[in-house]
Amino acid sequence: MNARYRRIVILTGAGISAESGIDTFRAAGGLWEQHRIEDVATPEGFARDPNLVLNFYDLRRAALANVAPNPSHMALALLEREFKGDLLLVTQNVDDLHERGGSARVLHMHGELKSALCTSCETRSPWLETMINRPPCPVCRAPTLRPDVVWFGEMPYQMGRIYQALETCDLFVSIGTSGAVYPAAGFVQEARAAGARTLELNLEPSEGSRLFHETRHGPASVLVPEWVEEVLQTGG
Ligand code: BV8
Repeated sequence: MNARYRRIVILTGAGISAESGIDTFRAAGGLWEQHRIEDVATPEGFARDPNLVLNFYDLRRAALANVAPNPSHMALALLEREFKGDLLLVTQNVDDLHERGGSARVLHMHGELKSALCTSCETRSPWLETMINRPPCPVCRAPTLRPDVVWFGEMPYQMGRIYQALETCDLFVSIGTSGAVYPAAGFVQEARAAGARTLELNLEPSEGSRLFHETRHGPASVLVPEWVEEVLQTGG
């Protein structure tokens, strides 16, 4: 069977983890409602009050134990196993639900809760504990670990690899993101410029909905398994 798509890039945001019980950023009562972005997700906020920031991320890291992947995470893992073409899964999320849902190759462009970045030796280490008591860096032993998370004003990870994939993909799918934060919110335009088809799967229209060839609205746990089934049955 001649598959319709050969190179798919998927971008996920907080909406794919919402049904697993992780707050999104902008929904009422979401993460940012309890904190100002400037205070907990910028280098300046970290410099101003490191304990507030370390505690904010310690709580989110610990909360991972109380959530589980949902059918949308499992569906993307099935796609990774069964799709015969190239697939790049880019997530803005810092949780580990894609991995726990079975995805083996996940590009965390905004870093991960379960990783620590040492501001002395700049190495990144797997990290499951808290940081509030300034534990020693596993590599250089200095007490200078910070969350390995990309804050506002910082360069996201692996942008070269992402843009290279967007320039050559024939399908770009955005799942569960508001399209409020750049550079991720601009990926749909990069994909369109490369001639790719673009699809948005989201609970409601995002800020960038009009930029997509097709948008489907509803919960990710319904839309994503349906879409994966479609791609695997008809090649897209
Ligand atoms: C950058 C990690 C280049 C932290 C995050 C000044 C200097 C530098 C840059 C800027 C600047 N001023 C502005 C910028 C650009 C800035 C930006 O975009 N600001 C915005 C506010 C305008 N971007 C940056 O700074 C980025 N870096 O530009 O680097 C550079 C570098 C230096 C100098 C110059 C340029 C870095 C941005 C990364 C910030 N870190 N996360 C942490 O997690 O704590 S951002 C954070 O919010 C998330 O990671 C995510 O990326 C982002 C958006 O959140 P979403 O995932 O979309 O979640 P949201 O709640 O918004 O939406 C959820 C969606 O799901 C909704 O649409 C909802 O309808 C839907 N949904 C809900 N339930 C469901 C559902 N869908 C389906 N099913 C459901 N059940």
